[in-house]
Amino acid sequence: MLRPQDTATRERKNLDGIWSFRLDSDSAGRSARWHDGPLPGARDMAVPASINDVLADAAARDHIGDIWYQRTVRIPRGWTGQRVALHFESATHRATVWVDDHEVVSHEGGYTPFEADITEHVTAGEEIRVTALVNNTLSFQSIPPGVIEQTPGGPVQRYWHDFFNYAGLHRSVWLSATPQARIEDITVVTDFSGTTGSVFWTVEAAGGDGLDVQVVLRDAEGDEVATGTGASGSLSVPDVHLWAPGDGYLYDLEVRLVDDHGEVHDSVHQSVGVRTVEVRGTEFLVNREPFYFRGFGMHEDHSVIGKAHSNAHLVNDFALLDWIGANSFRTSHYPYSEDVLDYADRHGIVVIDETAAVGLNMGLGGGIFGGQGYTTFSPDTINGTSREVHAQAIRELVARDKNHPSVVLWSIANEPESDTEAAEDYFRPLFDVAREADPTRPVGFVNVMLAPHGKCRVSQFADVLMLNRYYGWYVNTGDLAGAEIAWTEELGGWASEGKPIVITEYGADTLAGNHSLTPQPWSEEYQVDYLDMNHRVFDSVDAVVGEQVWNFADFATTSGIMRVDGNKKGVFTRDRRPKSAAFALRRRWRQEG
Ligand code: GCB
Repeated sequence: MLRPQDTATRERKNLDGIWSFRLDSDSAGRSARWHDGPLPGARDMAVPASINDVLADAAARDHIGDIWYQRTVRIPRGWTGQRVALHFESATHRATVWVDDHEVVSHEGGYTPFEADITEHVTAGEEIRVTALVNNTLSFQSIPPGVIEQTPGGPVQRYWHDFFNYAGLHRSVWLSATPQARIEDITVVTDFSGTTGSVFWTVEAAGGDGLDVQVVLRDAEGDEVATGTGASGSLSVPDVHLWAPGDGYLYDLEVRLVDDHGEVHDSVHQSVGVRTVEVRGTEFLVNREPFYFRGFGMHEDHSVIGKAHSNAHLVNDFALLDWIGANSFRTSHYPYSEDVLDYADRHGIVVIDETAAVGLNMGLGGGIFGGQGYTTFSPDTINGTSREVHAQAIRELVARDKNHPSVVLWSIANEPESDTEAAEDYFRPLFDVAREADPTRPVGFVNVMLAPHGKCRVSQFADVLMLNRYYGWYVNTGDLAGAEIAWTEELGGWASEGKPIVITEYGADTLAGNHSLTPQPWSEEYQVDYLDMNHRVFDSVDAVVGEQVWNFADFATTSGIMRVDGNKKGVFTRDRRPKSAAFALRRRWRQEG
C-alpha cells in the first residue's frame, strides 16, 4: 500500500478537522447501528488528536472501549472513473469503518496505516458519510498487551508499558483517487561501489495488464540521472551523492505505468536515499563506515494533543535534536507518523524503528505499574494468537517503512521477558518474520535489565544488542560509584558476544528546577552526573556503538506511585525546555567546549 500522494495521475483530499464524536463504553452503538445515520448525541473532536486530553472530561481521559467518529465529505467532482480509497494513517488501537451504511474495512494495531477501496460506494460530486468506530482496549492479544480488570469501582485498563494509553485518530485521514490501472507498491534497495550507486526497484501493479512500468530517477535538482523499464530492475547512478547521517540527500524515483503509445496511466514518486547498512563484527556500518548512534528514545507525546502528529512539534523536535548534536533516535515504543520518517530522511537523522510490542513482560511492569500476578507467556496470556498479531505488526511496520533510508535497524520489541524458554520460543519465529520481510536491514530487540548478560535467551537471534540499563537509577540509586562498577562489569559480558551494542536507554528522572549541591536523585545535577558516569562506561567498551538517552522529553504515563505527572527522565521538559543535562549532552555530542 502506498501513502496517498498528489501526482500527475493521482489526487488526495485531506479529511482532518473537527469530526463528530461519541464515547461508547458499553458498545451500544454497534447494535444500535450508529453508523447508519448522523451520530446520535455527538460532541466535537479534533482529528488528528488523542481523545484523552482535548476535552475537560475525566470520562474521556479514562475512557475504555469504543469511540465513534463521523463526518461527511464530498467526493471531488473530477473523480469519476477513478479508484477511490479511504486511507487512515493510524487508528489506535483498532477500527472498523463504514461509508454510509457499508462496512468497508477493519484494522488491528494502532500505529500503522490501512485503507479501503470505496469506489463502489461513491459518486463523484456527491457526499458520503464516513463513520469510524475506534476501540482503545488492550488485551493479551493486542500489541501492546494489557488486561481489563473488573474492580468494585468498574473496569480498569492495566498495561505493562510506561506511557499513557492515548487513543483515537492520531494521524491524518485521506480520500485518495488513483487510476484503475495503478501502482500498488514499490520496494527500493540501494548499494554503491566507488562513486557509482545502484538502485534496485520492484513494483507491484494492479489492473495494468498490457501496460509497462517505466522508472525515472532524478537528483535533488530534478535532473534525470537514470531510467529503466520493467516490474523490477536496477539503475546505475554515476557520481552518486550518498544519503548519510547528517546529509539527507534524496533522489526521486518516478514510477509510471505506460501503454504502447507512451500514454502515462499512473505515476507515483518515491524518494530514495542511496546508502548501505551492515553489521560487521562489533561495528555498525553505514556506507561501510562505522556509525555511532547519539540521540534518544523518544515519544509522540504533547500536551492537549497526546500522541497526535503535529508538524509544528515535528519541526521543533528536530531543531532540538540538531541543537543538541543528536544524529539518531528510536521510535520508542511504536511506529511514529510517516511524516516523522520523511523528515528524518530529509535531515539525515538515523532511526531505529520499533513495533508497538512493549510491555510483554508482566514480571517487570507488574512490580512498577500494577497488575501483578500474571505469567507473561501462557495459553491464557501472551499466546500463539498474540504472536500472530505481533508478526503482523512487524510485517506492517516493514511494509510501511522499508523505503526510508533513515531506518537502519528494526526493533521488534521493547523489554519483553527474555530469560525464559517460553520467550525464546515466542521470539525465534518473529526474527524470521522480520528478516523475511526485509533481508536488507539488521534486526534486534531491546533487552531489559532483568535479563542480564548470561541470562537472556533471545539476544542470540539479534544482529545488534540493544540494552536498556538504569544503573544509578533503579539500582544503585544515588550511588554512582557503585553503579559504575556494576555497569562496567555487565557491559563487559555483553561485549564478549562479538556484536555491536547500542545503549537504547539510560536515564534518571529529573524534576526541572530541582537543584542540589550534592548529587541527589531527581535533581538536575544528578541527571548530569548520572549521564557522565554512563558515558565513562560506554567510552571504555569498544563494542558500544551508540548511546540513546531515555528520554528526549518528559512524557505522560499512567498515574501511580512511581510517577508524578508522568515520566521525568526527559532531557527536555514536556514543553521542550532544556534541563541542565541538555547543555551537558550538547557539549559531549557537539564536542564544543
Ligand atoms: C524502560 C522502558 C521505558 C520506561 C523507562 C523508565 O526500561 O523501556 O518505556 O519509560 O524504562 O523510565 O522506567
